[in-house]
Amino acid sequence: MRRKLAAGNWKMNGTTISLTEAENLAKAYTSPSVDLLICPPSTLLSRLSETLGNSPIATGGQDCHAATSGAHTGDVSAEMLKDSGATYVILGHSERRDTYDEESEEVRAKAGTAMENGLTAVVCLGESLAQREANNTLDIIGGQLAGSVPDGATGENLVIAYEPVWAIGTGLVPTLEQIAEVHGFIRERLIRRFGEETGNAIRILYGGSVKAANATEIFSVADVDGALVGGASLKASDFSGIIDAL
Ligand code: G2H
Repeated sequence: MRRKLAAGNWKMNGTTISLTEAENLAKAYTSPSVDLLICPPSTLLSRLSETLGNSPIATGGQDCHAATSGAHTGDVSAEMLKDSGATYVILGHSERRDTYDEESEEVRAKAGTAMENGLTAVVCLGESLAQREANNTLDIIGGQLAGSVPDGATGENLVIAYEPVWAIGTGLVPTLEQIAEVHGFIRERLIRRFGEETGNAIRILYGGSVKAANATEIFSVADVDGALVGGASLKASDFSGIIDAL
């Protein structure tokens, strides 16, 4: 039985004031059957981890380097995230694949390093609107999945997030049939590669314009094990509404 996971991706939003929102979320959190994760900008990670230290809410990074250390100005290593209290890291988000030309091979290397450092990698996959309209969605997702996920993945060290690029921050959401098709496809590929037990243990989140108003129907879809939430994770009251739907 997979535990549900609600993950907040603050992206490049959040300053000290946001710690209050996280505290409010911790106070409002009354759903021990749902795992909760907040991934703030790296400047806040240590303080957020301390703020949430007595709550069951986990913290995570939004990226890490594939190398363990070295001359990589501006980058953050998996070990540094761990040292800042993180237990998860988002990798291969479409905003990074797009802005920094991150290919699946690089995402796979980062995920491998994250796992070696004891972090759970939240590996993001998603097709563009042009790819969907050209009927290439499953090919793209299958290629990203095979390319981005390292060997040795388990239900503990890997979470997949399906985020159609055209649904991110746009208010557009795929139909429930479209979500079901892709999540079912990812599940089938995970089982084929890692076997029945591990393939069924890995959680698959949906991400892209999730909010309290659409969360219940999205979470009703088979193989949707939770959500990766951007905009609606910035305010405790909005995020709580999504968690309550799980
Ligand atoms: C998708 C999501 C969080 P939003 O990127 O990863 O953002 O919920 O704002 O669409």
